[in-house]
This record gives sequence, C-alpha cells and structure tokens, in this order.
Amino acid sequence: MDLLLATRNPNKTREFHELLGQAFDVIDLSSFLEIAIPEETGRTFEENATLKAIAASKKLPNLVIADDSGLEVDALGGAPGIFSARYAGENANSKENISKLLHELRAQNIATEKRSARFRCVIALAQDGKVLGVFEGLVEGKIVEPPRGSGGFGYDPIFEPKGFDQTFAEMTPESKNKISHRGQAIATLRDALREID
Ligand code: ITT
Repeated sequence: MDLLLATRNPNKTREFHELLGQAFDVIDLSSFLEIAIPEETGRTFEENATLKAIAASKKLPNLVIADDSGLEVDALGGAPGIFSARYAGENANSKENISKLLHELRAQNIATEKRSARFRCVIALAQDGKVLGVFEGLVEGKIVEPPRGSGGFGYDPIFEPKGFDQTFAEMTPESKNKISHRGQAIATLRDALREID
C-alpha cells in the first residue's frame, strides 16, 4: 500500500519505515518540495496532525498520514507538549531543546523522582481533504540528567521509559519501536489500514 507521510522530519520517516515494514511504501514530503506544511496553529496534537494531513491530501491524491508528537513533562504542566519541536525557539535543534528543558527543571528545583513525563504521538489519516481516522499512542517514563545515548532523535537522550534502565537514545531502534508512542499509534493505524485495503 502507498502512503504519503506529511512530514519534513527524516527521523519520523525512518521510524515509519521501520515500523510499517515492507507491506507499505512510505514516501514523505522531501519528494514534494513544492507542498508546504501548514503552520501548526492547533491547540492539541490531534488538531495539528489533522491540519497537516488534510493540507497534503488536498494537494495530492495519495492516502496521507501525518504525525504530531511531543514530550509532556508533568512538573512543567505538560510542557513542551505541542511545542516540543520549537521549545527553545523557532529553529532550535534537539540539543538546545534538551538544554532548555533541563534548565527549567533545575530552575524550578524539580527533584529527580518528580520528573515523570510521557511521549505522545497522534497520527491523522486523510484523503481528498477528509480525515479518515486519528490514532494515538503514548509511553510513560521520566526525564534523566545528564543525557545518555546517541541513537534516536529529539528528546530521546533524556527520556527513560518506565520499567527500563536505558534511555530511548541508548536502545536499539527495534527496542524503542516496540514500546514507543509512535509504535503504538502505528499499531492502531495498521489495523485501520487493513480495513481500507
Ligand atoms: P513535521 O511537523 O514536519 O512532521 P516536526 O519535527 O516539526 O516535523 P512535530 O511538530 O510533531 O514534528 O514535533 C515533534 C517533536 O517532538 C520532534 O521534533 C521532537 O523534538 C519531539 N519528538 C517526537 N517524537 C519523538 C521521539 O520519538 N523521540 C524524541 N523526540 C521526539
């Protein structure tokens, strides 16, 4: 099955390839540079995923999926949440975002045992400007300091999932995918795609 992933984040595309496997041919917007990703003006992951999926599906006939995801830190009232990609500024990189997050936790004197957090992923499926479904996954864990590991992307070096002693960045891609927010959202997406096929 052909799927267009409405993203310009190559790390997301890689994980979709790993998770969906051979049965799906996933291409992303790097093949369609003329198609703009809309500004993420929504107030929730669902609104933003939907916005991105609908916009791309109005431009191309493909079945489109879009992923909106991020990290919610309880002691920071759920921040960075939907602002995860741009927490330290519009063009911030992962290192800067991580630095800001750890700085905030230190500034607010948040003890190690109070650093609970979760990754959330919402995937919207759309075609011809209409949403066909929304799929969500989340994984609970905690923020660790200093960052550990060199795999994955984004906030992976500071996120240790519950029940494990490695951060996502220390795990193999297979181990991360098995338990990740994206892995869980894709599992439910896959069930829905079976019905469409
Ligand atoms: P697109 O909108 O083009 O898909 P983006 O990176 O801007 O790409 P989001 O707005 O959904 O996507 O932001 C997600 C951010 O949340 C991402 O840039 C990371 O900082 C973080 N994030 C999401 N999933 C993650 C994961 O599995 N591991 C680490 N960080 C993750």
